[in-house]
Amino acid sequence: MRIATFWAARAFLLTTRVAPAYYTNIVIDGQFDDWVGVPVVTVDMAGDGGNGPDLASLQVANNASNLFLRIVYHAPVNPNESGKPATLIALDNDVSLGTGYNIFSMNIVGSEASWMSDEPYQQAAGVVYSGDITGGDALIAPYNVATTNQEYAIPFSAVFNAGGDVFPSDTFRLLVYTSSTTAYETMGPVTYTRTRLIEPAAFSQLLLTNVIAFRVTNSAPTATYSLESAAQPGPTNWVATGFRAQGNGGDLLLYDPTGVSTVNLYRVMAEAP
Ligand SMILES: [Ca+2]
Ligand SMILES: [Ca+2]
Ligand SMILES: [Ca+2]
Repeated sequence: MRIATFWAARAFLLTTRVAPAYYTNIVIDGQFDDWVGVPVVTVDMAGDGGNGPDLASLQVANNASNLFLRIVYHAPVNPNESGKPATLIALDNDVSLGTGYNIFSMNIVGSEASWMSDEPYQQAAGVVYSGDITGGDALIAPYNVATTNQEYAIPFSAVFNAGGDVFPSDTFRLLVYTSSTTAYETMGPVTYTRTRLIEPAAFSQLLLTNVIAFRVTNSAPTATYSLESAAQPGPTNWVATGFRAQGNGGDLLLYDPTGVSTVNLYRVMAEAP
């Protein structure tokens, strides 16, 4: 029994990629230069799209407010054309098969929400459509034209009309699939953890640190050099900075490892062996 459980778990892990988080600001304009450097998190073979879109690759990124997807197709297709097979995104928002809709009964995602083209809706166990979503429409470009590339922005602020956040946690699972009735075309799933920008550290003054070096030319290999510091003027209480180095016969650089002071005086001491 334990062995069977192990293999089942392993098979599942093999099909679920963990996508690296990537913070960037994507502009949904149908131009893809802003995707340079964003990791491709999953790929899918050519020729298995049936009568619908033939999925090729997926990139995922986010910023503070949106999840960004780039879906690439093997052949030009209009995935937004009314009455034709569409591209859908499934969101397993708790990374649990035990909740949500089991897409294609594949046992790879339990989807709490899907987007068909730009329209999101709620899903539940055994229920392909279980309610509407507010504020979750996807922005897609190019839209409703034949293309091999689409970029999506999906707002993290989306809420279920029945109550609750569509993205209740930073980690979720995505599956791209199509509504082709013949292909069961999928790409993924991938588990993605939303990354949050750490603001640049605030500073109130320019502090020079040990990037400043004191140079002794023609240092003696037989001497040990050290750096001392003291408050000016007329210092009588020189304090060792802690920096000591053997001479090298040429230029010797000395640093203040505590951070160079812009108001103190420094002196270099040379000790005989
Ligand atoms: Ca763009
Ligand atoms: Ca494919
Ligand atoms: Ca779920």
